[in-house]
Amino acid sequence: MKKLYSFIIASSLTIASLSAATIQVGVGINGTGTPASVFTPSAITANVGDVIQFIQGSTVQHNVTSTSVPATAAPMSSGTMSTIGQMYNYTVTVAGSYAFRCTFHNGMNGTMTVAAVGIADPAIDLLTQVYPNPFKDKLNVKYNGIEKVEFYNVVGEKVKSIEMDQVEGKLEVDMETLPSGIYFFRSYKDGEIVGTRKIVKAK
Ligand SMILES: [Cu+2]
Repeated sequence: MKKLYSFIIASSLTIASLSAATIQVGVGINGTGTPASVFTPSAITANVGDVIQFIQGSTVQHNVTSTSVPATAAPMSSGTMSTIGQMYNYTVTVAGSYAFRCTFHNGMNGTMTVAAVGIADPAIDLLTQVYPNPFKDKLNVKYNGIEKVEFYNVVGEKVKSIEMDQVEGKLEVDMETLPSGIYFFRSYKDGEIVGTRKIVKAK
């Protein structure tokens, strides 16, 4: 697992655009890094414009094959994945509900829910500033009109959620207890995601 994570981090740092999120999904590996016939996470939530990066986590053959997608969306079809670190990228262009599976393993299923609203409008994303990036133990979030911010790790688990008690201000978020690596930041207004960013906790 250590090997897979260092690979994930190294490859993610080369992604230039931070406007859309890259959502990483482990294939054939569970949340504790053990090979298993699962997708981690198995229930993905995303926005139009995000890239779903499926990353093979074991040497057992798996694939990503959609069983249902919204009418105008492209099917998911990764082909066989069997090398640790092998990737299949799926760019989300249509909102709605998706279902996918690995055709090698009965019960190795996943779903994806894609919101139409999102991160595409750069003016809306100006509602927050997140700095420094990379950060060490503390992260500053300057916000205006945001009601909640959330932080997710690379396997899509929420690691922190903060509700704002005023309309505009600045938070100092304590990230000291989290392991170094890639995180995703999301900001909410009127219950909808209005900003997402990839942030990096330095060693
Ligand atoms: Cu499989």
